[in-house]
Amino acid sequence: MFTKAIVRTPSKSMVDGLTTAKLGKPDYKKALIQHKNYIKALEKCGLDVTVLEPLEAFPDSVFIEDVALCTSKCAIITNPGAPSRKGEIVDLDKALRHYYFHIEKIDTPGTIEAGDVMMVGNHYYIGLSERTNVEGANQMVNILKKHEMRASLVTLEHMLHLKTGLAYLENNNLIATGEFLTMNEFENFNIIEIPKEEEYAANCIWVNGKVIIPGGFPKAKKVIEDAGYLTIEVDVSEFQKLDGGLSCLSLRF
Ligand code: CIR
Repeated sequence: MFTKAIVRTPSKSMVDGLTTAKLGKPDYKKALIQHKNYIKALEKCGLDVTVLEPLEAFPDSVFIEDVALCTSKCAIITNPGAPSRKGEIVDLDKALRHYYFHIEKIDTPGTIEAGDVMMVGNHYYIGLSERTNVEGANQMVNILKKHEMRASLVTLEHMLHLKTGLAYLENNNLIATGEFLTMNEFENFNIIEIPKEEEYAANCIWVNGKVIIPGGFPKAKKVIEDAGYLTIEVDVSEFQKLDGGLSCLSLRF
């Protein structure tokens, strides 16, 4: 069970965030409303949500999941692979101190964005992507080991982050799409396949038994509900325009 979440209010500068989506620029006012609804959905799942101030100097800072991994034993502040995102870690230490005694860090030349890290119980899958390199992943493996957790590496081919196409829903149920459907690493999970045309919805989050999913993906909603989950839909269209999904908008622990 999770009890807490940390989110960061979108900055006005988010309209200049990194993107490959070709869906146009996000509407800032709409994004603020969607962000508030996202917070409400987390609260509905029982989480106490801390809202951090926007960081105008960092357009992608709303995607706070990428800059820390919050485990049950320690928090690990990452070192984003995207140069424009490196400074996002700036005041995170202070926010995390409130909740964690052990705060670890990934150092250059290691890079890692925690959108590439998926927790399955005591085990963490770490995706090697354009943002996460072997050095960063190995540093994270060693930190996790030190705190009696395990990890393994997965090489990505196309997706931005590991959790762009995967979401663990507990009870051995794994949402998957695209390149992850056929990977040996995941063959022992019960795979819940998200059809290609709705692959954006593969980035959803299990929170205390419920699954928060992006609004507007009926096929994905059906397969998740057919697997026995109650879903909560949140429209995150303005974040989709920046390649960001539901998971990227919060740290949950
Ligand atoms: C980026 O390219 O870094 C942001 N525009 C989107 C980050 C999305 N984060 C994630 O998938 N974990």
